[in-house]
Amino acid sequence: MLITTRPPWQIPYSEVTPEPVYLSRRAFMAGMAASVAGAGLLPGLATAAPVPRPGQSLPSTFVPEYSTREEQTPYEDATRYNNFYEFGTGKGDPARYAGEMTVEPWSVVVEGACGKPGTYALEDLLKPVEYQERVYRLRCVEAWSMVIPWIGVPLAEVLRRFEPGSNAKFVAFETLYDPEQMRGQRSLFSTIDWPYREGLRLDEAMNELSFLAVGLYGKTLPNQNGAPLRLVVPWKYGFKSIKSIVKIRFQEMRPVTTWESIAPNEYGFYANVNPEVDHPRWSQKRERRLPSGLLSPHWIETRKFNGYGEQVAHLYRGMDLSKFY
Ligand SMILES: Nc1nc2c(c(=O)[nH]1)N[C@H]1C(S)=C(S)[C@@H](COP(=O)(O)O)O[C@H]1N2
Ligand SMILES: [Mo]
Repeated sequence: MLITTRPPWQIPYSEVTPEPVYLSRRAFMAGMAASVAGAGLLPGLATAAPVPRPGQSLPSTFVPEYSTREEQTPYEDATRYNNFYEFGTGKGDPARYAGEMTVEPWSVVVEGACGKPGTYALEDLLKPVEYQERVYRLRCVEAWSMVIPWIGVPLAEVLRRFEPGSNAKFVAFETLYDPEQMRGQRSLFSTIDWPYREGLRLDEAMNELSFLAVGLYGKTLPNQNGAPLRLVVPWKYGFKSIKSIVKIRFQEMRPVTTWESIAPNEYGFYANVNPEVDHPRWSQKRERRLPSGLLSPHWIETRKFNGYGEQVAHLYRGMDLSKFY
């Protein structure tokens, strides 16, 4: 066996978990090996992944092929510097107020052009899958970025089980709408037509990188990061990675999405990270990698497709990427 000494930031989060968690992870893996492989979305079959409960450690398998070795953003920064306008527009508002949202029980409505529409309890939606850990870059359109170890499942695995129809060209997603729990939705100053909406072309959604996260840093998602279920699309600006999903819809027409409908000349539907196309109000050539002090900002070059071109560039062949679509 080859033993290498890696700096701490090169070790996946799942490998630095404390002993009790590690032991339960081993027990989990043993159970996995014994369970039925390839179970479909049918009631009564073996549960591979535990239902994510708030504050719980989640067993997962680290996927090195899809993980960056860059230094991970500290947990404190990733969970206290957030965009989640349902709880306010300040970066600290989500951490302060997202606790007012109840994430259990949770269900997701699946509708539109697919063979298995319905209302799925979160545990049924996740039932036949094993959690993976992937360390992705997250690049916000506001020109800051983080490196986050997510836990979740490939979006394609979940979508496939709903049997998308031949006229399903796009997938639309919606966040919870509940002004009683989400104070930003009660705000008179909000310009957003709630609920928050996002969408992908079906082939983008089925791409190997598209991920449905239920956790980060070895644990369930804190509410401010989009509990209990959020999208992670690492080659696109962060606003595409919609949080706290309650609806998935397969459709023929391109969905109307929140930021595109507010400012189509600033936030396009595709929103692929692209240093060659500036935002009308600022440059996209560089990004502030968090943590990054105001006095000594840590600027790095932004990469096309956020560095994921090898996996996704083929999706956009023939498209003029200098345009906001
Ligand atoms: N429902 C919802 N999802 C959302 C947002 C939001 O305001 N509401 N903000 C987006 C933006 S702009 C970014 S950069 C990421 C931030 O994710 P994080 O707070 O987990 O880092 O969430 C995205 N998902
Ligand atoms: Mo963002």
